[in-house]
Amino acid sequence: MLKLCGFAASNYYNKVKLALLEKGVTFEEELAWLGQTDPTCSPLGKVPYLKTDQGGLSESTVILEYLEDAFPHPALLPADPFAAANVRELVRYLELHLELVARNLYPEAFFGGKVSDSAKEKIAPQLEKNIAAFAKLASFSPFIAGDAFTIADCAAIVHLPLVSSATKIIYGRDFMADLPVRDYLKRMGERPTVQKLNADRKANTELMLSRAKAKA
Ligand SMILES: N[C@@H](CCC(=O)N[C@@H](CS)C(=O)NCC(=O)O)C(=O)O
Repeated sequence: MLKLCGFAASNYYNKVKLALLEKGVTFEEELAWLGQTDPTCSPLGKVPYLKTDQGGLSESTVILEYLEDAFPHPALLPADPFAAANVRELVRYLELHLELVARNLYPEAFFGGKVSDSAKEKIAPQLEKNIAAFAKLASFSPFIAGDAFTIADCAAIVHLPLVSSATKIIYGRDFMADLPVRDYLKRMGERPTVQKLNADRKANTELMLSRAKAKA
């Protein structure tokens, strides 16, 4: 039995969970907050990680590739090699160029911390440039890579809301406002898998915040 480990407030955790739900794979969830992770499965202490009968796996995109090989149907990558590469390219842009850059804003945007003005000034043009580049690759019609639901949607559905809200909170303007992100997310939110993902995320986020309050 596969065990997805981590916590449902995490975007990377939810990226893997969505792929499992979309594929209809039977899995269990094991709650592991940061600091409580299993170092044999996730040497860097990051979530998510997957426990399999053969051992642990970390890094969400690696886990998605494993799931694709182990459970090919329904496919979340196109059969055509170039189309599949386009999907992987979108995942890379979403994470390396959007989420990881926007992540520098999260301490202030979501966790009551402070990001220095100089960091904010540096991050804004990087994000503008990277979002414009991402816009050239993304289709949004109806899915992020075109006419089929893929692993790029698993990434986009969990990361795009964070990029939007972090920029809105920190800069007073949603840097993704010119892209059809809201309509896309609304459309994706009609999927039962995404509805479950979001309900679990909300419940776990409340738990996470109450734990943080109890500690303070
Ligand atoms: N590249 C990793 C990123 C995972 C990640 O950053 N997860 C966050 C939670 S959303 C985390 O574990 N942060 C703690 C840390 O980086 O030490 C992946 O794709 O799995």
